[in-house]
Amino acid sequence: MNSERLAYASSPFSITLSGENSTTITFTWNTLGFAKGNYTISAYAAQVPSETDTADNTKIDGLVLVTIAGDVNGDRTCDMADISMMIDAFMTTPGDTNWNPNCDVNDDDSVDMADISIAIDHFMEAW
Ligand SMILES: [Ca+2]
Ligand SMILES: [Ca+2]
Repeated sequence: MNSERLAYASSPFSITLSGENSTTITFTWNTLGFAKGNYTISAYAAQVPSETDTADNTKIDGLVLVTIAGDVNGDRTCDMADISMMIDAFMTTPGDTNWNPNCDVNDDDSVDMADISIAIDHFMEAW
């Protein structure tokens, strides 16, 4: 199995695999400009020549909540509960035991004061 990390682009992207192969795709989705709410991530594999079983060509997995920057627990409010979670993950990077990607608000692979500062900027905002 291959593993690829992609930056999300607003247009679809393609991956080519050889037969009987699979891959894991990790990507970052910049939600700037998207309305707050729930989004479902899905992938579709186009039918290849001679393929008869297309029942497994669509994968729907992963619910994403677009919310206030700093609302790391997804309860639609930025408050001390979020900052507490960020403190629990403070000074971690991917692979660390306490790493929580939701707490990396600015997506720089580190939970630090820059992330907490963003939460403070949106403190007590709710929707
Ligand atoms: Ca919250
Ligand atoms: Ca960060």
